[in-house]
Amino acid sequence: MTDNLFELFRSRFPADRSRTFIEVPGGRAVSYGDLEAMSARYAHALAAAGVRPGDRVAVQVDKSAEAVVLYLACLRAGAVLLPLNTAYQAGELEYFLSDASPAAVVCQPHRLAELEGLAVAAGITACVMTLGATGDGTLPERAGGLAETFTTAPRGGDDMAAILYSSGTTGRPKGAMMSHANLGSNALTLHALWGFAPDDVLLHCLPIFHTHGLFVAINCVLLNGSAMIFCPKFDAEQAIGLLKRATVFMGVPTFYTRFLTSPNLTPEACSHMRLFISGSAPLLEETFNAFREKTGFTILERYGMTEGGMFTSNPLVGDRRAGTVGFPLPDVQLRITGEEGQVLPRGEVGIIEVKGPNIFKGYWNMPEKTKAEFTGDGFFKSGDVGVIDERGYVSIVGRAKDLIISGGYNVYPKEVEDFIDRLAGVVESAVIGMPHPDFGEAGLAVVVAEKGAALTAEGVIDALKGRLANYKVPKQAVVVAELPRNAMGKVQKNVLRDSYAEMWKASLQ
Ligand code: MCA
Ligand code: AMP
Repeated sequence: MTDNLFELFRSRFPADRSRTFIEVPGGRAVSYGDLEAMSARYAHALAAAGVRPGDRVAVQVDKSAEAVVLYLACLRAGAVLLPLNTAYQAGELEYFLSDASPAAVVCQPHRLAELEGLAVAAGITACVMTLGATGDGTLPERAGGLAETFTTAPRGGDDMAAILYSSGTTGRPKGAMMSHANLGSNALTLHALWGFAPDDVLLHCLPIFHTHGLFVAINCVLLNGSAMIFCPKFDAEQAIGLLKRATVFMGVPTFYTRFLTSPNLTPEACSHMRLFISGSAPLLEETFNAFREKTGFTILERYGMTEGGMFTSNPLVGDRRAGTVGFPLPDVQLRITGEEGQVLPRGEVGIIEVKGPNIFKGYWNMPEKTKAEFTGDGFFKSGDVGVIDERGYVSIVGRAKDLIISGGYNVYPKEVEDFIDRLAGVVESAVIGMPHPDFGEAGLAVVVAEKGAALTAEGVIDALKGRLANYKVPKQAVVVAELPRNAMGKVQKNVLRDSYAEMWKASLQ
């Protein structure tokens, strides 16, 4: 008996293995039989490359069916998947490689030499290979002639299945360790709660290096043994066209605001659908209402975090309330606490804390940080500020952490400020999140220049491009004489947000 997540999925695969798992529009289809065979071959290839159970496999690749196969191959080999955003630049990658010291790195063909160099710079001896179809040493080529069966590595429920990094509000990025049981329990809960049925077809347009697209979406499909239409990226018009063949859609709020700008979003376009789900960032009430008016569908909003997958969901059957993220999942305990850590009654605003089988095992190599993020009785402190109403619905009303969520991606101002502060001619900077019509929120950099420095706002932005992942680059910068501070000397970001609210609005119109 093993708790390897792959075996849980396999137990739910359709008896008829010729049924489709992945359909790439205009491309190939992968059946469940193909998935079993290909993941076995990839698992053999990983093992031949020196990957042993417990070893990390860093993966920075474009979205493809092969990338999903690689995820399952890692599970089968007992390896720990370390998915990386394709937007990450050299400086960001080097840290992840040196911290996680993976035994293998799988990357995009055009970045092979760069990743090989970064592995050397990080002091690790990983096997670096690509997922491209041709060229010596690609993973598919290595896997080509290998056996189509593989004995899945036995894993306990607490063994790690994945590490996902987030930058955090201070210090070094933290790698959240997700176990096989963490991922399996959350997937089982969501699959049941959202009423997946054998003929469901998921339209998948999310990136697959974060929890939403990778675990929430794909794991539900795998447990369902059904098909997903797998788009390389989100394109509103393409997605609207494909809704006619799908039943379930998962997106970040930006997907929905982009849908709403299209004249093709009509009730007929959605007539085959049964469920639209939103998460990763706050869904504005106006988006929720406009979508209902235009399509007749009420978006189901849910809430979660990398450190545990999903925590709450609006109901499948019953009242889905705008501005709320619904109820705690059946196996998740959620409470609101005050400044002294005391549990607050319903209606009072405080920090959201959660506990359940889905909550992560801690931060990789950071026992002190891990300890600080949990309470004495085992609740994880989310850093989100919320309230529970009299009917039990949870709402998120703010964040205790200095974090911007832009188009569903997290941007930690501290990380961007550190980059800006190192630029020649900069004294200091503050990066603030401002409302943005497309991304929900986006960064504005307020920069103090040294006297006489030839620093321009455009120069600051240009200097960040190519050094930081593109979504972290502020959409605009302003150069100022000084930053507003309170009596304690702390930069008053709320004052900055008020100061620039009008300018930002005007510049976006
Ligand atoms: C792209 N850009 C962005 C973003 N995406 N800037 C800020 N925020 C972003 N999210 C930059 C591009 O680099 C480009 O810059 C410019 O904005 C316009 O790019 P565009 O072509 O419009 O972007 P896109 O390729 O269409 O991407 C937008 C997107 C994408 C489709 C909304 O960001 C996306 O797929 N977001 C989903 C993120 C997600 O999956 N989050 C889940 C995290 P330039 O012109 O300068 O090059 S998991 C999570 O949060 C928890 C667990 C949860 O609850 O789910
Ligand atoms: P990540 O660290 O990328 O997993 O992002 C998790 C964060 O996204 C949470 O801590 C929340 O701040 C935010 N988040 C996720 N879902 C929602 C939602 N439905 N509404 C508001 N914020 C959300």
